[in-house]
Amino acid sequence: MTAISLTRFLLEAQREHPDVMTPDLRLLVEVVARACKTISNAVNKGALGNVLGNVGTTNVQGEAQKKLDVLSNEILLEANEWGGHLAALASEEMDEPHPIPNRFPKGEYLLVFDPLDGSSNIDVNVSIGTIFSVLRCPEGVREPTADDFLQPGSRQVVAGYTVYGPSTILVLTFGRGVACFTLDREQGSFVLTQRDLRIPEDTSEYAINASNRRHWDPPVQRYIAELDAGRTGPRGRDFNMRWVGSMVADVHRILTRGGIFMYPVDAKCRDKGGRLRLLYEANPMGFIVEQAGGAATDGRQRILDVPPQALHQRIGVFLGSRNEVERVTAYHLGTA
Ligand code: P6P
Repeated sequence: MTAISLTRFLLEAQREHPDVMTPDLRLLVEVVARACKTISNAVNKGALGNVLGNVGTTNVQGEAQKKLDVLSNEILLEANEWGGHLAALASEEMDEPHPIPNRFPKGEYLLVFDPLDGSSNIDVNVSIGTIFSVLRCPEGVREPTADDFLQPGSRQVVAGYTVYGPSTILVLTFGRGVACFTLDREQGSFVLTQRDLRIPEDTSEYAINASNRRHWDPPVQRYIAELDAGRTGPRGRDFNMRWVGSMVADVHRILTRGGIFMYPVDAKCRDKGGRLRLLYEANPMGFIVEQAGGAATDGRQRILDVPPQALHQRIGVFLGSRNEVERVTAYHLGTA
């Protein structure tokens, strides 16, 4: 079978869906993918590349910045500044949006990303990844501010992630299903390895940080207790649990074989609004999961419908196999 490169996939998408996949959007995705290849190379060097450990600074989240966090952010900024496809960029690692320098042309899109998600896993060689989301810049806005990024996830035109694991995999949606590409290191290009990923509607595998059990609200306590009761309880079957501590790795497993991923707002993180960020974690992953036939809620409402109030806003996340997400959401709404 002829290998289909990312470039060919995007050109074909532009021909078939010109209303969505414009030439500038195609260029944007190619540039982000190329930047992710550079990040992958840096990640894969590990200790040999002098990229492990902390920088000694903290980001807007108050989290210690790893050298690779800062490097990944710089790689994405430098790759996307000159192409003329973006009006501005925003990142987990930067308090405010990064404007396109005046020496470069501006485009119609906004890019928001988590340059290296799961970075607490870097130093222990566990899979990490890059998450990105593309929005349209509001009509007539030449100098976007943070407010211009505050669009519900349903307005995303592209969402994707790259997982730096045993292989480097890029997963992408532009609203016409989900495609998966594997980095061919010999060719130096992403090759299409799966079209139209589908998440099974049912699952027997769940992902949650169980050390937070005592902090969970009653609906989550009930839902997890039923899973843990297995065949002896109301679910009548045993469940398995996985928790990588890297959202990209957990979500990729769920896209591949089903499951439900949960990071609820609980007594421990309620003061911050949750653990995970809406614009560059929950929204892109929610778009991808829905496009693969799954569901994504904050426990009560569809994540993609939530109107953002702040660039680094946090939110509760329940996403994956549709029937399980709907069940735990119904527990929160008191309808089951
Ligand atoms: P905890 C990584 O820092 C992250 O943002 C997600 O990738 C991951 O799912 C979560 O936090 C892990 O959180 O509390 O288990 O360390």
